[in-house]
Amino acid sequence: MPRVLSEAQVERYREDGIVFPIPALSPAEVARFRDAFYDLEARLGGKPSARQLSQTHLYFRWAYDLAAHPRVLDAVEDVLGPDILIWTVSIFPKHPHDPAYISWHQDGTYWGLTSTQVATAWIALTDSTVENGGMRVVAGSHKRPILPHKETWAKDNLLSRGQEIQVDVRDEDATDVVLRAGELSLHHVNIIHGSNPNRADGRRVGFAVRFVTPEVAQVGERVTAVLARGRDGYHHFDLLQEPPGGTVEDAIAAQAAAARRLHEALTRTPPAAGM
Ligand SMILES: O=C(O)CCC(=O)C(=O)O
Repeated sequence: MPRVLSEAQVERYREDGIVFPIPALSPAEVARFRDAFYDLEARLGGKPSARQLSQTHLYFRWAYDLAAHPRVLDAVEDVLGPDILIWTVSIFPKHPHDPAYISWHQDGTYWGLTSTQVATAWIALTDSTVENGGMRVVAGSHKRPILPHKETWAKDNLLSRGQEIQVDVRDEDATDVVLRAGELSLHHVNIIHGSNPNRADGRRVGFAVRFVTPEVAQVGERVTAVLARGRDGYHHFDLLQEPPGGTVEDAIAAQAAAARRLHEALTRTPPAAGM
């Protein structure tokens, strides 16, 4: 018996590779998480890079509380089962009339994980619409093999190397993942997805949590993860705990040092899309 999704929604995730909208946060929770993000963004100069916003859940209490929110975990449990690890967190902000976009891609191409028991909870901290550059997917494309991708390094592409699939996606094949603030979508690691620039007067902010099951491993190296629910009988990851208490300045410095180390490692090995 699913916890949050209906049986039909669980089936939709299996068939389409995406399910939405799933209500997750109250208006007060949205305000808490959004304000905390806007505060961090301002402290980082207004337009932080993806690198400056990576793995926030390991350093900032609010980001941990959001990534491991019981309602989010309930939804993830419905598609991945009771044992759930948080592998990574990325934040995708788009300012009003921001040219930033995300090219069509499949996360599974770059993430170097050994299984497809991997789902992203994309949590809307603002409304996410067609006009403000909400996520778009090709429903059912997670069943196709991984397609060839090219690294375009395009300036406004929010992906680290501008990774893009080498297949034309027809507009009529795309589904717009329209969400209200506080709702989330769950998408499969191999679904083709992307998003357009923000043509609206308001912001669009998505907080993306990448969840894996314990049997998943990272190819070639040992990385960290947070056991969010259940048990880990495989020990493929070095498990991390909740972020330490401390000042925001301490957290920013710790995140920056870790992101630098990660960047150095990624320049030696292929990067994770969206990081
Ligand atoms: O935020 C977006 O528009 C797309 C995010 C994305 O590519 C992802 O969550 O994997």
